[in-house]
Amino acid sequence: MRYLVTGGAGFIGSNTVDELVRRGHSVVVLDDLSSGKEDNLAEIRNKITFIKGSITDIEVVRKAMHEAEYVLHLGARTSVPRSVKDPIDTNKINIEGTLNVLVAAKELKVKRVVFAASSSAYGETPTLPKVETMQPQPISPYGVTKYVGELYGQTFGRCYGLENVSLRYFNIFGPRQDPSSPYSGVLAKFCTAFLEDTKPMVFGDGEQTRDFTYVENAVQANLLACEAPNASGKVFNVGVGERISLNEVLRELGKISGKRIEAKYEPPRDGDIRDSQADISQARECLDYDPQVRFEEGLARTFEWYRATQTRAPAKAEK
Ligand code: UD2
Repeated sequence: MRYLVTGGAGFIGSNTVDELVRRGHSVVVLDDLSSGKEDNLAEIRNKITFIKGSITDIEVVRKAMHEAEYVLHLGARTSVPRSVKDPIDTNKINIEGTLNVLVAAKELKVKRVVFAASSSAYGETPTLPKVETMQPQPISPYGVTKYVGELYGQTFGRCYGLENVSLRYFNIFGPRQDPSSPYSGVLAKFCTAFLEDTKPMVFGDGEQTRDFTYVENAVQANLLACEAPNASGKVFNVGVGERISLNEVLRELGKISGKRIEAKYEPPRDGDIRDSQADISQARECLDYDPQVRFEEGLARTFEWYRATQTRAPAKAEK
């Protein structure tokens, strides 16, 4: 089978590409390297086709999608705070970019597009865990763009018969998550802080919770979503089904690293959701999704990966 993975040089993308290659598929990666890195593909570089380009350029998207049967659309501008700071940029990449991917997929008659959606679409739901039947009420521009991506996919299903599945990722973490940007995911930041003996920065009181999900689970969901029958047009939560507070994460890292490191508490971030936890029964039932790696094990593996690679680039200011 031939797959196009947009954002395939990024964190979740490159982990997905590794698995596709391991299973003997033919893979094209489209990535503009704005946050992804060619290094993430180093081990399989000669087994894939890599195209450097942006999903905002439909000609490039068409070229990359040539003869693809499945499209895993993971290319995006991530980060809630970045979207609060620059909603136009996030909109351009996440909404216009997704529209380009869908238009090209319709023209080229791909079998299915799997879209990397986000738990941020839910906003502050009054009850937990979050179920797909709840009305999304995003509270950040990022959440809006991810929700619109789902709606566009479903609409292309209705208007043009394009098969589509949206996976609402719940705070994915693991090897290759870049810790060096001010907008990096919290676990990447915390792991490297513990390794470098610097104080991890906590926005708020640290009692906010997330359904932190090890990347291998997300990769499993991505692959299942391509071929699962009766999944097209649907949205699925991809999490573990648990919620862990940032303070618990810090205690766990203390145990894993054997270090006592005090965190620095800062005011909460705009656009932040307080609690997040997935109900994954729909994904279990319809996709056969069965997360194999629990939080503690995933965190231990991730910490070990950062320790072994010590890849941290100097923090750089991003727009
Ligand atoms: C959102 C989505 C997630 C994914 C991600 C992509 C939710 C619940 N989750 O993640 O599914 O789409 O966006 O970017 O909307 N924090 C600190 N210190 C730090 C960094 C973060 O305390 O150095 C806090 C932050 O304020 C937040 C929590 O940690 O309360 C998680 O932040 P994050 O940026 O890792 O992920 P989040 O939840 O915005």
